[in-house]
Amino acid sequence: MAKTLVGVVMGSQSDWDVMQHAARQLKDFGIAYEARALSAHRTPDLLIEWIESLMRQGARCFIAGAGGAAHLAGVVASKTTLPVLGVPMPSKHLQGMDSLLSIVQMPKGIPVATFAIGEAGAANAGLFAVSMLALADPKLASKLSAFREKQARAVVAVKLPALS
Ligand code: RP5
Repeated sequence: MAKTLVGVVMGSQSDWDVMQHAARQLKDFGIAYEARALSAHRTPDLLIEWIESLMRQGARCFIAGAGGAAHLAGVVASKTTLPVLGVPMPSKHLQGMDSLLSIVQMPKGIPVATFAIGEAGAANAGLFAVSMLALADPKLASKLSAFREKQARAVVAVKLPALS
């Protein structure tokens, strides 16, 4: 089995609907990843054990999705110097603005790269991880270019409906 290159972590099983879009991109590009639900406040010791075990295995980055007082990505970043990509979950009362501000406002010194709220952010975090890995993997870089070209062709092929 290929060694895990990306750790995908989310604060709750309820985040999977969104976070599966990060995992989907990694899977489609053939990147070995491990996805876990682990919480910064409910299971802090387990979270740290998992981060350390992925680092020992040679992981290259982490994607962390959380909602509300979303400190998960910051806690992951506090335990590793690998890049941490944070994905704000849409939340019940504040529509993910709470998650976004919690993740994006990391104090100076421990960075977290913050993506858009929800599915687009999760998918883009997956694609960003692919871009980082592609820096040292020319085959992956050409797959990523092919993906971009396919997207561009889809836009060019759009036929807008004629007005009656
Ligand atoms: C956060 O609280 C999780 O990341 C999730 O987005 C949110 C709600 O969690 P549940 O109450 O659904 O487990 O820790």
